[in-house]
Amino acid sequence: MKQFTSARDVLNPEALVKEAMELKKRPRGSLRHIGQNHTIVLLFFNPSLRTRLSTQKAAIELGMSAMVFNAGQGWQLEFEEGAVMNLDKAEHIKEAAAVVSQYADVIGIRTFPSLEDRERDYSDFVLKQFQQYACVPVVSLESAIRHPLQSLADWITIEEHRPAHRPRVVLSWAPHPRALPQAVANSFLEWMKLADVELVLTHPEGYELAEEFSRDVTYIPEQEAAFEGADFVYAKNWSSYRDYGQILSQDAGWMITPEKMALTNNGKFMHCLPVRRNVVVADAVLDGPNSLVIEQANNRTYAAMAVLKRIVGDME
Ligand code: AN0
Ligand code: CP
Repeated sequence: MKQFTSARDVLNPEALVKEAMELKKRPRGSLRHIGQNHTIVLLFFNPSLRTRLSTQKAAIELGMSAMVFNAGQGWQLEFEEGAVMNLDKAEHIKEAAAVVSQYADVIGIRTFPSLEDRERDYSDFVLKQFQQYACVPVVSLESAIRHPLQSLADWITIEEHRPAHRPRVVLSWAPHPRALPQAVANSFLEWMKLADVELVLTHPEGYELAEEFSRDVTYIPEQEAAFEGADFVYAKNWSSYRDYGQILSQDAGWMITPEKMALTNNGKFMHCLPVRRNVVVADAVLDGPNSLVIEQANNRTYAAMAVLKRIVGDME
């Protein structure tokens, strides 16, 4: 694997899921030879708990060194070609990506969308610019429009709880007080379309996802109808793609409650975290026996291990 930024970078996604599940069974410390003498730099332009720690943990388990750089607001990068850099941007992406490549065998990048300029966000500008100017493989730690490591971990979690029948997997929009990216929802659809599941999408009007991701997915406008017979309910908030970056509704009626989960086929509850309790999902669901959220977070490590193992393996 030469890069990991979307499902398209993976030849056989199902095999990658299986490989991650195998890695999970291996005794601690038994894989440290794999990434020996390799270094990954994790660049965070936005905050992270799970992605930061699970990717670092994955690197440690593979014997790699991980260096974490919180780029945040302090490191103002210029991205425009031909820019006259006499304002606040101190460094151009051309040097920045090339310089980081001198210290890293792999670069991981987290970058959220602006939620203001749809065209620019959906060109995945920051990630693509890093790919263009870096000289080493790039791994997305959530970009403007995708979160592939999350989706891989979600798929692993679904496999671990797969019922005997073909499962019904429902992605449901849920309310949130802040405008959030569409990345987790986009990626979840992108990856689940490749899995052997019945995929259903439900959201209020105006929250349609980009056609590239929602194409061929069964859409049911009424949340309760969508939940009927669900084996997995994946909740996520996202801001509007149509009215780009806007919060059109904070309709508490879309919160995931025990009453709604009762409509499912003893369905498991999933969320990528962080989650707002009693806004996105009621305590009783999150604290209940069918909640998989901590298992999902745990599987982030094995998802990252499977990806880094392939990338390092393909360097030899
Ligand atoms: C982010 C998002 O929705 O993309 C990160 C999720 C992994 N969510 C929040 O910041 C709450
Ligand atoms: N789920 C997830 O990616 O969480 P973080 O934003 O904490 O990394």
